Amino acid sequence: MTKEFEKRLSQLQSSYHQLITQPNKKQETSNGVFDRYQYPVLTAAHTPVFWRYDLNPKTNPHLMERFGINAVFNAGAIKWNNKYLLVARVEGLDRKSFFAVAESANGIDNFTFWDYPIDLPQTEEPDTNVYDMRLTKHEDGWIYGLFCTERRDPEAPAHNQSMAVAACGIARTKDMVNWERLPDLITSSPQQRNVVLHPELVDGEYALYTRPQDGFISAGTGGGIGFGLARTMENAVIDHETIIDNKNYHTVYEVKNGQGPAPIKTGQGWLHLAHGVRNTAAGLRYVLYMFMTDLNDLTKVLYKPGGYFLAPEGEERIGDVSNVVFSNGWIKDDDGTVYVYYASSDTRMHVAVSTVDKLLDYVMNTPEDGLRSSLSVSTLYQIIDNNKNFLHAGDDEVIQAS
Ligand code: M1P
Repeated sequence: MTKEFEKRLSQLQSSYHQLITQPNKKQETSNGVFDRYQYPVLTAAHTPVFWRYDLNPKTNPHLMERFGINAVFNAGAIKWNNKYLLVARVEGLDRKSFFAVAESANGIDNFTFWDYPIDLPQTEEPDTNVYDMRLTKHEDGWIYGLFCTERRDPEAPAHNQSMAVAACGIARTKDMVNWERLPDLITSSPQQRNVVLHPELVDGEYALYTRPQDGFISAGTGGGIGFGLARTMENAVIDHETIIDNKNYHTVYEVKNGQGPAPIKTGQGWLHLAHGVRNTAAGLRYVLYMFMTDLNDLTKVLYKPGGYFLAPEGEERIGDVSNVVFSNGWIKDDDGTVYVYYASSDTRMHVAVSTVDKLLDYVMNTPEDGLRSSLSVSTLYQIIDNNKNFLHAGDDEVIQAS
């Protein structure tokens, strides 16, 4: 081993160690709904040095990176054996992504990858790419991971190497290490992404949130959040999908939307986190929004605050696919704390922390989207009028001046 090799190795190891032991800090200001944290919880640099480098000085005398990681994002989440686990989408420089588990003792920092990524069994039709796993601890005793499996479109002409078919892949585990692969979900939609398993059976059947779509990127005639039932997960087939939350003109979900993680059960209803997509001159913009469904009728939306819950801010706005936040994982702790794990710009993972009580207040008391500017103004008039009774002496001038 040369001195140069030794020096580089120790630099690599110490910067990795510093990164994964760095304490995270709550940002000083908050909107009262959730607290953002200063540092991302997972990045490409959080992947172990022994994944990226051949550490044998004989076969890698220059200590070159042999297996570069491009991004770590869109992680499923679960509390497991008292640890906060993220099942991240890890993307290599070759653009293939795979799943790997990172764990933390407190949910906000020190996330460390397990030594090996998940060895996902294949179906008869191998996946070209897999991503965005949603984890569901189901009442049947299994932990299911539903994810997107992508393959080249068999109908694609030779000159087109980007036409793809997205489907919902299904795997399950009892220990987060050994995974059983089940056949892909069958629905009547030509493509599916953002499929999520509900944690409870409905009339003895498995309930799934879907996102029917005609094209790979464009949702076409699909694009809303669907709901359907399957008799079994061993050969899951949904015969009928109902759209429970549609895309809507001039909203933050006008192009398409998709369910985030499995919903959280509360006394008042199921809390949902989802992403909404709108178009802009600079490309698609992805934000997160919330809604609540009925405890007895999962297709009935009870509350839906107007606009977004969380949108990309500051450095979050920049990455491989800029102006995107995406979430497919959150964890509700026994004390009611909710850790919302979200990715920014298809590049890195962050955490925002709230509580069930705050999220319920947000979902039930935030005004709905009136869908017209003048109704937004009416809502604001009401807020200002109500606030008049609560203003301090100095603030009155502000109100009267208007
Ligand atoms: O690039 C933004 C997101 O695009 C897709 O989301 P959707 O299916 O809603 O369009 C997914 O590829 C997702 O992974 C990605 O973050």
